[in-house]
Amino acid sequence: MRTGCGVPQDPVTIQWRVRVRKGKGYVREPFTLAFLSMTVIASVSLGQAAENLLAARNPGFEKLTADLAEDGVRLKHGGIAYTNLPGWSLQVHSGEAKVNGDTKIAVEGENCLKFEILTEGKRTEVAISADVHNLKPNTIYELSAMIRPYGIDWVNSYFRFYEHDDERMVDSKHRRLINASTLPKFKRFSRRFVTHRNTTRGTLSIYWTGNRQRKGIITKKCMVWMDDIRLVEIGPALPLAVNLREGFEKDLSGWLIAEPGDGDDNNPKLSDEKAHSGKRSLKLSGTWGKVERIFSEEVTDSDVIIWFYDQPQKHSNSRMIMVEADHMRVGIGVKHKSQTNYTTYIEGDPRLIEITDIKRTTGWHEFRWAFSRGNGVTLYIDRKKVASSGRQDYFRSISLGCNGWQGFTCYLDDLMIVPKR
Ligand SMILES: [Ca+2]
Ligand SMILES: [Ca+2]
Repeated sequence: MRTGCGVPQDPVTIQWRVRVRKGKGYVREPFTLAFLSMTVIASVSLGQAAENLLAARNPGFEKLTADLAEDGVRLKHGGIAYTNLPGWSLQVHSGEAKVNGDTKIAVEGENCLKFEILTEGKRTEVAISADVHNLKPNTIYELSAMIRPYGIDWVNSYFRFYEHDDERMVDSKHRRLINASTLPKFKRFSRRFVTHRNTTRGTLSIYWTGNRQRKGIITKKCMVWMDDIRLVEIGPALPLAVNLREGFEKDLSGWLIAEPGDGDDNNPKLSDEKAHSGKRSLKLSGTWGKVERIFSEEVTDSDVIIWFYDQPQKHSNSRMIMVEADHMRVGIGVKHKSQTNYTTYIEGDPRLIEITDIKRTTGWHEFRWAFSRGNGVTLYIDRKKVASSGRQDYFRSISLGCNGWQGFTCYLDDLMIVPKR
């Protein structure tokens, strides 16, 4: 309880009708919330100017079915529990987990959800998902939640967008919410997503993995507490990318933090330690950290250019710059396979990862992707052709710093998208 003073107060009851998932459709059912303190209501309403698109489905988990509120429900591999938690689905892959309400550590209101892996000695994935209707195409949405992890690997988020004819699905990139195993208290984490050009609805997921282990009489538990999940509309996606020039001088507006760093000191940020032009550049450090820019249209007949400040080290590490379209991407950078030379990456079947004959050296290097409609893309490092592909002749997003958990400190500057003359 968060009422604080310990003086009993009269409960305040709020009732409204919510949309509840029944089979494939939704029905409206009365829904009651009892608060013990008006202070709690005030704290819930503050700072929520933008409409939470999940508001009708009990995103603060205040009112739970009796089984969830008490002992909790057990989920086995592939288990889905719509009826326990209307509007949400819960899933477990390769193991067993328990989900129940927890009123002892609630952060918003009185209740939250607690997920705990029960299987021992095996990595298990646990997910909470929701279908969202009435999404707008080419629009930025922000997903956020109060989360407290305990003994886990990480927490990710992800969207599957359905295009208007329902014949196609477009998966978003998986966006990491938390790189920490354990946090001492709840914290709000958020990531942004950009819908695709015909998106009308989608399924959002927050998922995490952990490996519960027993050593002698000690069990290392794997748990996540979650509360107050929000999805809000931010605004239209960025317009066509042609003639973009990003010197990383002012701020990271227009960029999505696709993955935080390992610890706040290593979050992707602007830095004045190195600059290719101006005074600053984008610094990526630690083993994680990735930023991304998504455009509202597909871009072709253009060159993408970026300057990469490298500091080669002997141990295995990775930092790739990927230029991406639906299910395709072409990258240049450093991959752990070779620490002495730069590597190119072309997605497809088969996926081509090739070590170039360009040696890594400390200092600035120019990476260039030349896209030509109908012909594909040619990759250059320091003006020397290193690879080409006929598979991908356009792009819609750019990812900086892809790392495979093996990132190292590098700087990026002067991203340019130059249309062909
Ligand atoms: Ca709550
Ligand atoms: Ca700069």
